[in-house]
Amino acid sequence: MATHPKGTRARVLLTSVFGPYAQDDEFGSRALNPMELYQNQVTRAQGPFSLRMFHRSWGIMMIQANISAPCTLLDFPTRERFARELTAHHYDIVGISSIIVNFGKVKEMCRMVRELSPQSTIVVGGHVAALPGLENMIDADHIVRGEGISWMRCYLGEDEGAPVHHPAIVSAMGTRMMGVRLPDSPDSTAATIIPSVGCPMGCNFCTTSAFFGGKGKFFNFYETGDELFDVMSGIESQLGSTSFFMMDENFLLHRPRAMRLLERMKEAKKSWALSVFASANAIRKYTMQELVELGISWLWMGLESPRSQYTKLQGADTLQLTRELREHGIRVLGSTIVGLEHHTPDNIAGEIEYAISHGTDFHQFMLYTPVPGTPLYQEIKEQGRLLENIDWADIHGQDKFNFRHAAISRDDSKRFLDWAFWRDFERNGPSVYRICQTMLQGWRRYKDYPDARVRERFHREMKKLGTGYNAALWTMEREFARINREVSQQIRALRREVEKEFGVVSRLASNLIGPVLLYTTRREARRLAAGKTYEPPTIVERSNWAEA
Ligand code: B12
Ligand code: SF4
Repeated sequence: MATHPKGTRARVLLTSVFGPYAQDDEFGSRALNPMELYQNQVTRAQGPFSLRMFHRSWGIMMIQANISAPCTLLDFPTRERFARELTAHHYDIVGISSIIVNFGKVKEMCRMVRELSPQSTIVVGGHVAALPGLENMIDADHIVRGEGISWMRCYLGEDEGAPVHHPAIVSAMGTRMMGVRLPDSPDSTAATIIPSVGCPMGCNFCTTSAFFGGKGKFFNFYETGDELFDVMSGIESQLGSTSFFMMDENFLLHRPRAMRLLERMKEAKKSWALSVFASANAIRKYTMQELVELGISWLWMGLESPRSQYTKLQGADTLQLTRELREHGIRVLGSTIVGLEHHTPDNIAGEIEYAISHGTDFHQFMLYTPVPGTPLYQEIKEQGRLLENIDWADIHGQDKFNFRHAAISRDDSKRFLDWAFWRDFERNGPSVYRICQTMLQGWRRYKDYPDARVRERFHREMKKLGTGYNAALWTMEREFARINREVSQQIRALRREVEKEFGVVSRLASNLIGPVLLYTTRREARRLAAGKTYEPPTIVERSNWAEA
């Protein structure tokens, strides 16, 4: 590839696509598809109990931290703010990061760059690049498929193989629950660590795996547990975080790396908490003790379907595994696919009930969706089953099928999906209640554990359970009685257990803070019913910067 003529003197703008996001518009924003993880695809039926938060655009943050050219990062701009940035400064390169649903915005942003900053070279990266024929659909100079740090370094004439510097990233911002805005401080929010991109398991529907090479392939930024430990220690001293969100598609799959990390954590007496994504077959490579000592406190696991043939599930009894993980204080987010090939109107409710019977702390449901770049997309396309004329903005697994299913119609796909979310909420209660259950189980099992690092972690969590969370239980018990009386009684029983464990402090918390939370929860429910939505703030960060 030819490098940019100015090399590292080129002025670079890296940007995410423009908002507002939680509304229907001609550029592909959708009210159904806000810039939020839990509200979007996990707790969306839980009303004011839904966990609401925003995550920064980590891909471009990683690129910015690894180039020495003067660079501006614009996260969540409005269209007007993007235009202003293009005209207020001279940019040689404008890099736009996007996923497929936001194709319409990328197209518009390329048009705006040509009009407002005609000297700029336009580079488009991220998952949108998996769209077949994108070159002919937008006016860009480079479309980058796969890993972007090495591409950008190469384009600027830098050493593409140099070690990857990890920026200090606070994993979430604007967190909100039960109508209360929680602080963004790093000591209460995890730091994001990105050890790798891609996943070698190569499940046929998986876009992240496909985008970084598919089956057997992935891209490690940090190969060893030692490297990872150093990165995490550095970020701990920068941000003060003791909790880390490991943004790696299958963190536990790389056992030697994880076990070396554990050794280093033990040597340095680190009482860290780790939130990870992992497949059932990878989790099974560890004993519960190893997971707990490694600090695994939150785990995102694909359950998909009891009849699916995915390698990652082979031989795993996911019901038992989930129960066991929760008994050891590990919160589980289960993920289930709705509308697999074998689903029919007759068996789908049973499969959803089965998924829900796992009683995970959180449950994500997604429609089976062929997305460009994946083996599944190719297969469905060759079978002539892809539906034509569906806007890219609506192909994301939270609306309706984008293909002809043998037994389920498009409209029914949405009905089953919505029902799955609702049924999980109705049968298992709010996720906040479920995490309190898991925390208490973990505390009881590990409060006297010989390893002080582990005890310290559970003690940290317990401070929250004995106070704020207990007040939340008090509120949920009252609010949930209208939805499911039996679950409301279970919430009450849990609150009593917490109060037995933590005594007067927790009783005071529920009596004093509980009524306040009841008020904020009801107020939030009214706001949501009136159409209230949330948008992330625009963030501008400049590096190696001097005004031109
Ligand atoms: C965090 C995240 C989010 C955040 C978004 C935060 C944000 N600021 O955009 C939230 C939770 C809001 C979110 C929402 C959604 N997401 Co999302 N999300 C992710 C997740 C988990 C991590 C992304 C990440 O940071 N990865 C780590 C970084 C380092 O990797 P990366 O972003 O791919 O970047 C690398 C390259 O792609 C490239 N690159 C990226 N940008 C650029 C730009 C340039 C110029 C260049 C050269 C290179 C480049 O370089 C980077 C380093 O190698 C991914 C899954 C995953 N593991 O990646 C899904 C993922 C990106 N999301 C996805 C989807 C479908 C969605 C939703 C539509 C889900 C839904 N239906 O509810 C919504 C859309 C919301 C919206 N309105 O836009 C899909 C995208 C599929 C596709 N093919 O487009 C993914 C891949 C998940 C999946 N496997 O299906 N998401
Ligand atoms: S295990 Fe998960 S991340 Fe890996 S390919 Fe399968 S679905 Fe994708």
